[in-house]
Amino acid sequence: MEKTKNPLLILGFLALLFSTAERTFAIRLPDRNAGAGSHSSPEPPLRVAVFALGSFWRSEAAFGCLPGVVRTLVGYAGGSKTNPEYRNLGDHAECVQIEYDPRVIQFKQLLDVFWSSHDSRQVFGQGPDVGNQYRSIIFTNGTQEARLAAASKEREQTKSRSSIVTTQIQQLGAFYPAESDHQKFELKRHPFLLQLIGNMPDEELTKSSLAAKLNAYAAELCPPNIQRKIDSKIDEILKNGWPVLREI
Ligand code: MHO
Repeated sequence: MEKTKNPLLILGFLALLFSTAERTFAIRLPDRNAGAGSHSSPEPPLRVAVFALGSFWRSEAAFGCLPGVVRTLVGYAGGSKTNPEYRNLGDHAECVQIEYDPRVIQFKQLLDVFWSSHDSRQVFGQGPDVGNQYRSIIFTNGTQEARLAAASKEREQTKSRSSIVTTQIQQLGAFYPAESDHQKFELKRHPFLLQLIGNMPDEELTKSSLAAKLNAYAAELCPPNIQRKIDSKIDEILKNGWPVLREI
């Protein structure tokens, strides 16, 4: 009897030790599988959408916090130059690529966010940013998306006839990821938030779901309820004294 008790005791002790240690040291685990992929169900078939709507710093933040958006990446598309760079992007536009779970958010809803996140009637620029690289484009993949995009543009134009909606609708061709300095740019302006998620290396930050959300949070572009949820999560972490945020 004595012998059968001991292993259980040891196991219990180890479990307790592990859970305490985990809380104490708050080891940060990479969150590559975070978001939709972290459940035990099979990986969902993620979809990709690409939009151009002005400076890609802001575009990335406009989509990063939406439920169902798994990852974001900024880059260049819409032109013909091969291997564009930020200082030499040729005829491309600054874009955001959005990886999303269609069970949670659909292309149609992404279109709504696209329209409400910029001024599609501004000619040759967006806000203070002037130039062709800031033009407004919906990239489509297949006829269904092309139809949805055309219908949404028509609706947008119907709202007012005093000016023309400049948005182009294009079949998605090559998408060139931008230099890593430009990825999660809004988040990178906030060292405190970077520290909070464990100062990930750049490559990890670029792919991180958590970083995509916090990038939007940093730009104050999360939906208000999510913005508040993150606020209180951060408060809680600060109160507990160990500044590592793993998930939202
Ligand atoms: N207005 C921005 C444009 C940046 S962008 C990624 C700036 O501060 O230069 O094109």
